[in-house]
Amino acid sequence: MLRALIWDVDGTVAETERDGHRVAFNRAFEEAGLSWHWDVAAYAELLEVTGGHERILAYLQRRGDAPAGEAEREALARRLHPRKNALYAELVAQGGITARPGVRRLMEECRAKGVALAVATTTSRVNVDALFASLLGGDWQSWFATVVCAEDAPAKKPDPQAYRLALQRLGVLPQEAFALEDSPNGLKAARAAGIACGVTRSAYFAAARFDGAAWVRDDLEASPPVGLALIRSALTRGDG
Ligand code: XBP
Ligand code: MG
Repeated sequence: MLRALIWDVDGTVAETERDGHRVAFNRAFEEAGLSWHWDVAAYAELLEVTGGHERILAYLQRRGDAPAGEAEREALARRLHPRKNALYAELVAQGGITARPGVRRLMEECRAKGVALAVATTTSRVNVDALFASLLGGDWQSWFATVVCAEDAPAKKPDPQAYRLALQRLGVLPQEAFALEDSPNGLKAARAAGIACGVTRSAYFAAARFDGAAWVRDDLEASPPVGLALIRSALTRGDG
C-alpha cells in the first residue's frame, strides 16, 4: 500500500540547479571579488558532488588560484555558501523559478487522496523554504508530513540517510513509500533505503543512466502522466 510520496527538491520539483543555485554561486563569487564563473556546461560536472558547501570545496581543491591550505579553503567555502543561499532566496522570491510540469497536480492528488507528502533533499533548509514558499505559498509546510534537509541528514546523497530519516519520521515502511528523483545519486539514495523510485529527467541528467528506477520520464506530464494510479501499479509490480 502506498502511504507516502517522498520528493527530492532540486531538479525534481524545479530546474533549480541550472537556473537558481548555479546563478547564485556565480553572484556570490562576483560579490567576493573572485573571477570564477560556473557556466551551464561546467556545472554539469560540478553536480557530481552533492551539497553546495562540498561542491565549492571540491572546486577549490583543484583551482590553482584558491587558498593552498585546507583550513583557508574551508573558511572560504563557509563564507561563500551562506551568501550563495541568500542570493538564491532572492532570485526565487523574485519569481525566477517555476515548478516543473505536473508537480503541483501530483501533490494535490496526494493531498486529496490521503497519501502523505514528504521531502528528502541534500539541500539546505533555507533553500527549501525559499522555493516552496514561492511555489506553494507561505503555509507550504502544512502540505508535508516531514521535510528532511541537509541539516537533518548531513550524509549527502547517494547516502540513504535522508530517505531513512524521512521513513522514520513518517512511520512508514520502505515498501509503503515511493520516491521521486532527477539524478543518479538521488536514485541510488532512495534505492539504498529500499524505496521504489521514479525519475523525471532534469536538464543536467537528460542523458544519464537510471538503472533500478521504477520508471523514467521527461517530466510528470510526459505520456502517460504520472498520477497515483501509475505509482501504485509500479509499487504493486515491485518495479524499481
Ligand atoms: C541537491 C544538491 C544541493 C544543491 C544546492 O541534490 O546537491 O547541493 O545543488 O543546495 P539533490 P545547497 O537534488 O540530490 O538533493 O547549496 O543548499 O547544498
Ligand atoms: Mg535532485
